Amino acid sequence: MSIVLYGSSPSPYVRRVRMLLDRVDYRFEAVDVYDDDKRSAYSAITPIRKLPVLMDGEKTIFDSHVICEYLRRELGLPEWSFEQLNLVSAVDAVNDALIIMFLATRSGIETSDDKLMFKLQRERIPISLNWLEEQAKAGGFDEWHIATIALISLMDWAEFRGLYDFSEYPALLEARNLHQERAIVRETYPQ
Ligand SMILES: N[C@@H](CCC(=O)N[C@@H](CS)C(=O)NCC(=O)O)C(=O)O
Repeated sequence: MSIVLYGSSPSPYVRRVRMLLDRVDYRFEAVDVYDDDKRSAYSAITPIRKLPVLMDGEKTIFDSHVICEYLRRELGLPEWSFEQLNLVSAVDAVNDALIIMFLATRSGIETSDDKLMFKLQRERIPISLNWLEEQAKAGGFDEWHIATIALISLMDWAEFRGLYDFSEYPALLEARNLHQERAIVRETYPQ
């Protein structure tokens, strides 16, 4: 494989891919999608202009889920179960809700307003986290798999950006702690 990964260091979606690429030789290309000129140039690579994108030789693959599935097959990793993929969907729900709030704040929009768009996110986050907390108590993140990778990426990113405090979710904190000594977790911490 001759791989180039386009991304940014803090992005939780990019970090999933970086953690899956543990011990794989690849080149990382940093892209700032919030800079007008850089985003415009990035359109030559992906029409959706989102991070991450992975290039492997002639193949261009976008969306972290598709990239992770591509790498899973290429690296000969076991299939992920539907239970694990459900966990990923719940992590995504929190991730996307926080990104919407983050982008609104960055755009100068008041997110505490009683606007439907923000109400939906504010409701979704604790409900999804409560469900994830129960899954963590049941051991859902004890092993190293795609949902564990997604959870760690979410929690570290949200804290790094000062977007969320997970202290009300001790089982999620414990689940993250279980894996914090892995070299790939430390090497890819947002900066
Ligand atoms: N579903 C996409 C989400 C990716 C995503 O939202 N990436 C953010 C960075 S964390 C992004 O590129 N945002 C720029 C934008 O929305 O224009 C995936 O899994 O790759």
